[in-house]
Amino acid sequence: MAYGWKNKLTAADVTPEAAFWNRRQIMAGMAAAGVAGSIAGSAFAAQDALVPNSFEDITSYNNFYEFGTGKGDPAANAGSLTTDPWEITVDGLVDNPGTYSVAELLDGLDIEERIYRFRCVEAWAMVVPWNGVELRDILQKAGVQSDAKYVAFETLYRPEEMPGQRLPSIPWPYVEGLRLDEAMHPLTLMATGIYGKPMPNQNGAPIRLVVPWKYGFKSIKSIVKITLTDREPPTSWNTINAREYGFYSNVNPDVDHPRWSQASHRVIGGGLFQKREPTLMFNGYEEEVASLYAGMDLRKDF
Ligand SMILES: Nc1nc2c(c(=O)[nH]1)N[C@H]1C(S)=C(S)[C@@H](COP(=O)(O)O)O[C@H]1N2
Ligand SMILES: [Mo]
Repeated sequence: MAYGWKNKLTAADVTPEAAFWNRRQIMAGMAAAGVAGSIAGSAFAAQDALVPNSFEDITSYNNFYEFGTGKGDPAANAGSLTTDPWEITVDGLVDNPGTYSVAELLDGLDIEERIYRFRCVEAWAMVVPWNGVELRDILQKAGVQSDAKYVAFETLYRPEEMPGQRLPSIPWPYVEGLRLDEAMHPLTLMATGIYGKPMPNQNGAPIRLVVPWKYGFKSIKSIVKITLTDREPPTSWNTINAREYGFYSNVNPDVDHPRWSQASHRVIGGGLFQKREPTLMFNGYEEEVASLYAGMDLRKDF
């Protein structure tokens, strides 16, 4: 290839925080958490090679329009957000609808560590060591009814604490959605922390979605509502510009954004000389998720 591709991160990328996440500790953590099973096993095998970005990178370069559209705005403005108490309404096609505290929602579930690639549609990427639970465990507690086909998510609307919501930059509140099988996939996380610390406000405290094979905007932050439905729910960026942002928004190096290539991305971190990397199909999770889209035209259903 024409210019300095790096397929694997090397020791040069290791940060002090990353040293904490060396393979032995990850394996020890997996053993302690009793992680087993073929899908979880393969997901963890794939992330052995990943070296996370620094806590500083992950918490200072953000997209969270509720706090402003600049990459530094969330870190500067999100300190004002009250994240405790926090309630999440679970409704729609579930057996146990209701409004729950985060603690109630997580009760009985083990918080796991998951190191995932994170790829923004704007063609930059990081690697983030999330803590969280599988969304499917929360949905199973809610009791998904047989006619449910999609899951809709909504972010907090609180303009007193979210200065970006006083501006019409995008329609509020931020909403997102997944097909039910995507939501039930074991890679799909409800994240409650980063690097073993509670979720920083700028990253979507107290709880946010992480769908590592999709563009970052699908990973909706600071969730207050989860609705099971039989219809494809509206999603913020698709509503704003359906030609540029599809409902699926799976990471795909072969399907360009109308205004830029998605074949490669900028790697956040590493100082002045930012590297580029080739973007991987489904952001490197093809083995785990390609079967969800068997028979679909990924150019049409982008
Ligand atoms: N509520 C809400 N969720 C959001 C966004 C947002 O503006 N508001 N931005 C999205 C986009 S475009 C990206 S790339 C990721 C960024 O997550 P990070 O700041 O933790 O890296 O959050 C996504 N979730
Ligand atoms: Mo993004």
